[in-house]
Amino acid sequence: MDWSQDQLEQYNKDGYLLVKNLLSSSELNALKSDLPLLFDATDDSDGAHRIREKNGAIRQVMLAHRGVESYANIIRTPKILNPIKQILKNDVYIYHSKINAKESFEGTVWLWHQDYGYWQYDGVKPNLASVMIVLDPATINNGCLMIVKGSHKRGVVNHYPDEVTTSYKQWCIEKKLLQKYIKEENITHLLASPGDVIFFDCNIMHGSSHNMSPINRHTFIIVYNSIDNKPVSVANPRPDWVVSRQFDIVK
Ligand SMILES: O=C(O)CCC(=O)C(=O)O
Repeated sequence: MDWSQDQLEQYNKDGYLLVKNLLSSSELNALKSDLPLLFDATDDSDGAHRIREKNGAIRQVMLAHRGVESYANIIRTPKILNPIKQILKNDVYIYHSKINAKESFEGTVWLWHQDYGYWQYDGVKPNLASVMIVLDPATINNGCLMIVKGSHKRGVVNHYPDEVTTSYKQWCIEKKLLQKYIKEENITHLLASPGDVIFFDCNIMHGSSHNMSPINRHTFIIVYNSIDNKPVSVANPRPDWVVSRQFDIVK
């Protein structure tokens, strides 16, 4: 279940690692079959937090792992947890989790950013890592994840809050820095199949396009934080659904 030294070195060099077919078909089917339950709920009384696109379609469901068994199980599978502990070199807790829905024809863009562009304001150090579980084929047309290999090595660059492009306030890489850091030849599209899993660093530059295709691009992203990196107090702390105050070590 542990990563080899080669896999760890690759992750550290590129800032991400795509592992093919990591989930079994029963794990994948369980996650997929619970999606309608999560998407169709009309309120957040199940403990999840829902964010909608401007047109009303579901954009994100935060914290599914707290209330839905298939999601609670997958965050602790050793196939994911062991490498995360190797990467972060410590025990971990869940900073947040999110199903990014990106529905056919309706799911909208994630502008270029580093996750730490947001999290730097939450009182944590850049010792977090994300895991994207691919639930549907991720293609050029439906807006697969795009990354700039090795860009995590720069550390965090300046971000600004964009509140107009989508329904969600996104911290994005400053426009004047985009030309400098996002070169056409350095953009990698992470084409992936259901059951593939992408591990990525909190400082990797990434984004994804609008879903222009007739197929959904559902993914489940788990953000793990080192247990010794709990948020210190900040002005205007964000809510628990995005900066969790539950610090249980994942076992
Ligand atoms: O779903 C995607 O394509 C990217 C999501 C993302 O960057 C985020 O949730 O911060």
